[in-house]
Amino acid sequence: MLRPGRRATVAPLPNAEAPPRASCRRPATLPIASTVRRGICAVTERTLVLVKPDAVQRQLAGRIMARYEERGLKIVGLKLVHIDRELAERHYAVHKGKPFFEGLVAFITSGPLVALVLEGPDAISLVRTMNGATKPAEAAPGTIRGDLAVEMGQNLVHASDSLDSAATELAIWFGPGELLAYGREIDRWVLSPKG
Ligand code: IDP
Ligand code: MG
Repeated sequence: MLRPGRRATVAPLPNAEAPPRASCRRPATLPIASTVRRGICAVTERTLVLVKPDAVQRQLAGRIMARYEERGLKIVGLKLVHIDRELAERHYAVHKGKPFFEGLVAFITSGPLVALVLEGPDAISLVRTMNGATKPAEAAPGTIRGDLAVEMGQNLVHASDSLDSAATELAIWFGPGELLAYGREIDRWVLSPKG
């Protein structure tokens, strides 16, 4: 029996230029979509990804970004930057005081990295799952770290871990004018129709 579901509550997109779209239908109209039958609706989110200096040096940046694109996520912000200590400390402020902090700052400032903002349904948790566990030895095969990394200090990618950190990190890395809201022809095949 179908249980009553609820419509998506769409969180505001940080720096969004256009209102987000609901990304699921009411359950009764989609009898075969089990996630919707359970009343779960995906929410469109934006998340910050860093393709770290080790990925750029290893010439993996394009392949890593292609994974996100192929999954269906939309790139709404993108730049190549070589950051200074001040920005590194702001980005990794939650880790200040930890034993690995100095090494982390030295690493992230050691060369250019690619910063990008990805948008899509449940993008924050979806990208974290694609990246894999922080420690590559524990990262599942098929994840970026599980396929391409062996060291925790050189684990190729960063991604926001919550709505709060995504909002903070987007504001650190991108100005409002650097994030673009646009439609894609493929979206009608990637995203559920509006409910
Ligand atoms: P995350 O990148 O999976 O979110 P965090 O715990 O936020 O992981 O740590 C940030 C980054 O700091 C990690 O990606 C990793 O490169 C590095 N790091 C975390 N813990 C350690 C550690 O114990 N030793 C060395 N590097 C670490
Ligand atoms: Mg983290």
